[in-house]
Amino acid sequence: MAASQPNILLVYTGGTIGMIKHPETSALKSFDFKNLLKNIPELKLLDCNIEAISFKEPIDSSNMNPKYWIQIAESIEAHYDTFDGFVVLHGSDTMSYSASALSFMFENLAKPIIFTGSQLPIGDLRTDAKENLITSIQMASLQKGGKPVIKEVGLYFEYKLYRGNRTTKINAEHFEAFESMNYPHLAESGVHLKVEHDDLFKPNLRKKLVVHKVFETDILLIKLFPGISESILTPLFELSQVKGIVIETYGAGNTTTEDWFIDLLKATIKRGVPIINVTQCSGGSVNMGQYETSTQLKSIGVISGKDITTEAALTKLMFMLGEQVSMKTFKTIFETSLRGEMS
Ligand code: ASN
Repeated sequence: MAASQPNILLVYTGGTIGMIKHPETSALKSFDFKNLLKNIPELKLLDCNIEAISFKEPIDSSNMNPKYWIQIAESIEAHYDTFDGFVVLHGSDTMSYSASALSFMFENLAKPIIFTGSQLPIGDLRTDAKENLITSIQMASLQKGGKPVIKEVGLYFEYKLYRGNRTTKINAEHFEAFESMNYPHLAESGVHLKVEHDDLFKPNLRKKLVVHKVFETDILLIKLFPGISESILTPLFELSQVKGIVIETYGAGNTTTEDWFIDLLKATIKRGVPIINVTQCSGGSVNMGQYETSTQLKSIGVISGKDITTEAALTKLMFMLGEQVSMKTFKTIFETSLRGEMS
């Protein structure tokens, strides 16, 4: 490796970026990593040293799960001291979940971990993969005074770098597949790479990196809708193995005020199961108490997800339950921004 250039590690997990079409069915299927690199000779022209590791069997990110998150995290942890930045090639379908999960796993992260992927395979003539990959590597290589500029988990797609745990996949077709509704983008790629330095996460650099690797997956996500049924919801909330619940509510965190619903939430919280309130709206924040339809939620101890995304709320819940945070402090810690995931 040339000493003066940043060292970047690519971690290839799969996704459309490295897929090829099945000759008979035309369905897209994961392909091996060497094929991917062969298609981007431009990588050799970048001012950095690139090394790559790959999942043994690359996956479509719809098959992503916490075991793979740990695998990605361990690959990065094992090379943390010898590389200056990390680029994770990942399918777009669940990229926001993985970027959120990794942000919670890496406490006191002082280097960039940039997630990227594409909507079209790298071998496709009109592919978006090349720009996404090349610029992600450049973002991960940005340095000032010999230190990385970006010290957080980012997601780069279609000319914009976002904070990973603020993103949501919003489009299955457009190259502009991601959005960060409640937080500005961190950098933009035009003629120059324009970094919004004031918006970058500023970790405490005196503290050592800690990598957390336990996730509790016995949780529920319930999206409310008018007419949601008591007889369906009650047994779900009463399941003894459920350790935490995220409810996607209306607007600024509002729900039906029917007695059965409020009593169900109350009894669940009493049992020691935290309930997180996030909004179904793509932008804006939960503000319990703003409307009469959320005042009771506040008084029974429902946790406010504020302006967190559902992806970040779910992974934060899995992470905090995995860390066995006590029920006494759970609400306070959940309502605190740990990695810039909420305002
Ligand atoms: N199904 C693919 C995946 O998430 C979608 C993509 O990468 N664009 O792996």
